[in-house]
Amino acid sequence: MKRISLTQYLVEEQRQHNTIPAELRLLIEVVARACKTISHAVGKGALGEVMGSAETENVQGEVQKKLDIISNDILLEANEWGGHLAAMASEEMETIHLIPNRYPKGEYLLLFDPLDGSSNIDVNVSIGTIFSVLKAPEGMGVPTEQDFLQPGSQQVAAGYAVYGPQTVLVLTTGNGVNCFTLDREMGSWVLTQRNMQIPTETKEFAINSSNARHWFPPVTRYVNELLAGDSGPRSSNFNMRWIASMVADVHRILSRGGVFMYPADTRDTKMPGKLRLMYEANPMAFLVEQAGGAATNGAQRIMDIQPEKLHQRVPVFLGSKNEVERVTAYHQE
Ligand code: P6P
Repeated sequence: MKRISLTQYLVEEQRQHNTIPAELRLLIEVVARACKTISHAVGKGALGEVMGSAETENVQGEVQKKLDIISNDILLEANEWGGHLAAMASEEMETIHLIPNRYPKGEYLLLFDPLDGSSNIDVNVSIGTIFSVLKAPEGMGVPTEQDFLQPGSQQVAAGYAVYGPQTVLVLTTGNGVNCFTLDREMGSWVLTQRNMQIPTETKEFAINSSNARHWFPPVTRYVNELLAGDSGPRSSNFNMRWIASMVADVHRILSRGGVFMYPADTRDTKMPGKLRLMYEANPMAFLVEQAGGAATNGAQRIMDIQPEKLHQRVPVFLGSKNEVERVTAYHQE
């Protein structure tokens, strides 16, 4: 296949679908360039004095790694001067980040988890960046948190980068999912997989089984049926994977199918699951649905949820359509 760059892809996509106005193309290219910079910082490991804890906590109450903060700063600095954004929001920042007055404002809102999977940084396991793009509401004045609280169905673009053996960028603007691989020698993103599709069937599931004693009955039933294998009600054997980096688990599912689950459990009903709706579940749900998969919170489509808080958490069941529909149906019984 003739290799084309991210820029050429975006220009051609705009010609074909008219869904990538110049400002959105600039936004995507700026975020992609920031991911290149993050990939470089992550790749240095111990040689870059970037490992370990920053001895600070984020709004989630999680100890921040130095690379969490470095990645967040890279995305803020890359995006604030371009004139394409009205404001940004990040897992690492309690409140929204306004564009400094010295710069022009744009009509997009950018949300991101700058470095997802931080518990894997110090042990050299794949981590990544997740981002989601919304339009600023018509007639918005000074942006507020409320302006960000739009359902995932309002996203105009979403994507992630995985910093692994390869650095890849996976992107949707509403017309399918495409994968770009970083050519480190040229420093450019090259289209390597068009129109990724998730098989509707799968024999592979992803869940942190150490929480099994806390699960609600529908999850326990669903997972036990998978574990029962070919002598159980599913009459088939299943494999399990859990990388503990959502970007890596989702990339595997986009590449070969699977079902990913981070359910709510009995430990804390005020904390429904661990993953955040606005900058983890929503962008991944957009990508997964665009690739023919499904994404629910056990009760409804994740992208139909009306957000109430910027950092709210949500249970996540996503991936191969038939399995997501089955585990969601168990929640309805
Ligand atoms: P656990 C990473 O911290 C993360 O937010 C997701 O990327 C990942 O899927 C999940 O948490 C892992 O959670 O409880 O298995 O460590």
